[in-house]
Amino acid sequence: MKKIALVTGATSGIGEATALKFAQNGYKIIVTGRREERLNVLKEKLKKHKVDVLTLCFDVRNETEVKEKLSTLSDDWKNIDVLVNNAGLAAGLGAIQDGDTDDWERMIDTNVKGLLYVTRAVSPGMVERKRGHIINIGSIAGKEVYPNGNVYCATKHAVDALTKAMRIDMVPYGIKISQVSPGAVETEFSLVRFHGDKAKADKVYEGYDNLVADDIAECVWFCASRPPHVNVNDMVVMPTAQASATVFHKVL
Ligand code: NDP
Ligand code: 8X3
Repeated sequence: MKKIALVTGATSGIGEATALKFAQNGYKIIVTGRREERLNVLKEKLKKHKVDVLTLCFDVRNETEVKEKLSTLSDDWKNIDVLVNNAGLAAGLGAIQDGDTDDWERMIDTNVKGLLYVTRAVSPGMVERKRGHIINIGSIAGKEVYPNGNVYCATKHAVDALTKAMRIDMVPYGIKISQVSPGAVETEFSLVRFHGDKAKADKVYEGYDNLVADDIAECVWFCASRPPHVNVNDMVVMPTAQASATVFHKVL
């Protein structure tokens, strides 16, 4: 029987590349996100790999919606083998004293509460089956804090803590818990962070070779494809030209 992977935030960037990677490796795929049109386009792209694809359009911040969508999966789809908790964002980059509380809410609700809601809906089935793997997308921002990164960094530190906590809670049931923690990856991430300001977003990736979404998808797939007795706890993956959250070697 084909294995099933659920990837949140698959309408763009790392999530989309990860869904493609699992499809290329023969998994049945559940892809989620808020942009339905993009999910439909992605479905056609994934189906070229001769795998079944299910699209679920929901906002991870909406607990009721998350529960509804994930508790009504048919028998064909409910036994999820791999959950990739990828949906997330940064909103704004500014000092705490100038912070926009709407941006804060968005980040906390998406990156922390959203990840928890999805995990709460999917993990009981894994525990019951005594089989499964949850891969959280953390960040270098979950390992370090940097100027003006405050709340985004806090949410990714929370993902780091939750990854460790999940591993402890689910180890008796043979569930694997991994985290992939990237440095700078060129996706829509900076466009979202800077509220659609493309010039500002493009600047983040100037003067060095940033990571691309597929680099991280490769890491997620590496975690997922280890033999049953091997769990990758955490992979911190950076561009060669990035030494820490703030130190880059740029040639401008
Ligand atoms: P993108 O902006 O390209 O993708 C983000 C994805 O998350 C989209 O598919 C978006 O889908 C989804 N998403 C955002 N908010 C919600 C929501 N409320 N409900 C459902 N889905 C949501 O960025 P990345 O691919 O770069 O980001 C993916 C993950 O990687 C994030 O967790 C990010 O924090 C992390 N990361 C990114 C790094 C980078 O440099 N790019 C580095 C380290 C970590 P939609 O809008 O359709 O809902
Ligand atoms: C994204 C990487 O350094 O912009 O998580 O926070 S960073």
